[in-house]
Formats: sequence, structure tokens, C-alpha cells
Amino acid sequence: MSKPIYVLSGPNLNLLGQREPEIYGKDTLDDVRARCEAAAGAKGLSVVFRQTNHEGELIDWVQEARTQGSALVLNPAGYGHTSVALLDALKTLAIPIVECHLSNPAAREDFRRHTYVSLAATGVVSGFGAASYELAIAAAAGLVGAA
Ligand code: CA2
Repeated sequence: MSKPIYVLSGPNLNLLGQREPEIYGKDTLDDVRARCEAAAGAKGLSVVFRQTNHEGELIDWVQEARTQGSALVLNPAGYGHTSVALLDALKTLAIPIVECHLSNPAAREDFRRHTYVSLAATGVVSGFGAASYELAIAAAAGLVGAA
């Protein structure tokens, strides 16, 4: 049995589907979880799917993915734009890292144009709503040889 793909989401994404649907879509985080499980399952893979509003907890889970995961799909949310500590944690990983965003941050405010996470990411998927997560799973599956 291969190791799971870790799918981690950062702050405020627990509110998905409840606020700002014009930016983030109508799917809830449970819908996104189901889509990720289906996308991974179709390739014979499993996911560990978690969300947190706390920077330290997110870093703990990144460290867990370092030893327990085959790849990491990460929507860092606001921490992507602010957290050097998260970048430092990501730089310890030898597994593929796919940065994932529901919206396209490059088409929004200037402060969203930079993410620290991108410095450690293998690649980035942005702008496709909940489908960004599925595309990120597909990319991660390809990187671990399960495409
Ligand atoms: O587009 C994305 O996925 C983001 O990572 C979402 C972050 C934002 O800071 C990034 O620039 C881009 C914000 C997540 C906030 O989540 C909400 C979900 C529903 C309603 C309100 C906020």
C-alpha cells in the first residue's frame, strides 16, 4: 500500500461555500474532500485531507507529511503570503509539493502575487475553483508515478 497524498488547507477555508462564492465557488470543504478522495481513488491512491486555522498545526502536519506522505497538495491560504516558517518546513520535504489555490491570486491584489510556498513547490495549480484540488491531485499522482 503506497503512502497517502497529504492534502492540507490553511486558514478560513473551513468557510468554503458559505462566503464569497464569486471568488471561491459554491463547493464546501467537504465537497472538496469528496472530490479529492475520488480523484485519488481513481488512481489507486488515498488522501489524508485536513484543514486548520493555526499556523503551527499546519507546520506540524507538513512535518508529518515529510515521513508519512507520498506527496503534498497544499492550499496555504493567507499563510502562503506571510509565513517564512511554513516555507522553512516545506524545504525539509523530499516529496513533491503541489501548491493549490481556488482563485488565481496573480489576478487579484498585488499582495497575493507573491507566495513563500511557491519557492518550495514543485508546481502550482490556481484559478479553477474546487477543480484546482483535483488537478493538483492529478499532478501529484503523476509525480509519484501513479498517473
Ligand atoms: O484562492 C485560494 O485558494 C487562496 O489560497 C485563498 C486564500 C487567499 O488568502 C489566497 O490569496 C488565495 C483565502 C482563503 C479564505 O477562504 C475563504 C473561504 C470562504 C469564504 C471566505 C474565505
